[in-house]
Amino acid sequence: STQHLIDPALIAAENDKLQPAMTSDYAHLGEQLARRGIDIEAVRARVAGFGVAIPSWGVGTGGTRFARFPGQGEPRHVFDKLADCGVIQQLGRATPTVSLHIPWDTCNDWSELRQTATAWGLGFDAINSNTFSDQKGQAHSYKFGSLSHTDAATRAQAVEHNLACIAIGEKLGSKALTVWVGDGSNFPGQQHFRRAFDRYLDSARQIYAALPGDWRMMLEHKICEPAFYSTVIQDWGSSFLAAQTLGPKAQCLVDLGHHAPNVNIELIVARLIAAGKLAGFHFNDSKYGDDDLDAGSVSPYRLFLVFNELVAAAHEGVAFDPAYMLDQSHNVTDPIESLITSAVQVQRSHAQALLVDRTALDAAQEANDAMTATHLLKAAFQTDVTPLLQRVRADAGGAIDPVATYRASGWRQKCAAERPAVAGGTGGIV
Ligand code: LRH
Ligand code: MN
Ligand code: MN
Repeated sequence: STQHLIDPALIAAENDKLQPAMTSDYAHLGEQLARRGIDIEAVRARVAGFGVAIPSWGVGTGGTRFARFPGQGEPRHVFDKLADCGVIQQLGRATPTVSLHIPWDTCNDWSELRQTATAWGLGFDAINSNTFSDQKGQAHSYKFGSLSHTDAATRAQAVEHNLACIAIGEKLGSKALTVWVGDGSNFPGQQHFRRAFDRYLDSARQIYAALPGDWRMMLEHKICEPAFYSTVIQDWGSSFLAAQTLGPKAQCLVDLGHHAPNVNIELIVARLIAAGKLAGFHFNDSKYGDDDLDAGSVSPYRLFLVFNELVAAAHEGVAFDPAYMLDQSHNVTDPIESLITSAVQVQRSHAQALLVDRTALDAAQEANDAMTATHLLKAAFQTDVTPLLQRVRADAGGAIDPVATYRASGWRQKCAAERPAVAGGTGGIV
């Protein structure tokens, strides 16, 4: 049975205040959609079935390499992080799973963690390995790389860590390992590009060989940072080549912040779907680089266009099953509020993409009617689906206005009293 982190009576009381407006707005939206030949109930069912995973590292205040300014009641350990995720899910109902990062998340008893998660209505999505920073007591340094390091013992250590992550994930019910390496170079000439890639493949093969039968290996590319001249898995091309070489269980994960500015990410998504290699997403938004801003906060249309590709492929019967995860760093907001809001943004983009008139769009594309085609997308994107999202939350026992209800709950103040304040300091967090 589910344990409540936030008093359901408080949620009900907050919802009572908003219910009449929501009911009337929902009915009006239903009428509007009906005029466009869309059954709001069918859309609602699809939206209700959608979830995006919370990154465990997202519930603490992030930081830059310049500084970190922790907030009140920062989570002390993985159980605190899980509780914050439970609050996000109880109020927002769009985030049923958590994605862990090892060894940022440590635990003496993973089965206890799993039981606690279940009690709070949570499961586990992909598990993330970390060979981009050195851990206390580790024999070999990743300063010059991990899976692609020139030194065989360092590569072996990095492989070992990934195998340990799989073992943890198995205890938690995860079905995927996400591998992102910071390996690369900072100077022209520093690294032999082809040999580094071959070494990466050699290590990745050993990890791939250890995957349980129903697991996927998600390869995450990133254009730069921390290596600022070249990186080993720098773009979807390198990622695709690696995934192709490894086998069917290896796929490419798209973190929205990991591309050059202005790159057409929705086109990359379409290519990966076509190749059967789309692993899933790390959602966030950015203006300059891997800014890790809240999903949809800067470019909501871009997020919509990504979902437009996903919904189109599903509509056309393409078989694919992407993992949806957030990957953000919160520096100036309460991370719980940011994650609730971001999950709603992702859910909103999905809902809007479901409103695209696919038959009309197909016809416009066939007729090379660019104006009609782009109007069809805009008509969907410019529809305010807020009452629909509110209904989905309320029906599932969540809050009609999750951020307001979160503030009314005093959860952060309660955490501040129980979790000792931590000092800020210099940066260093990815
Ligand atoms: C790298 C990255 C990757 C890491 C996370 C903390 O920039 O996106 O997914 O695991 O940040
Ligand atoms: Mn990421
Ligand atoms: Mn990133």
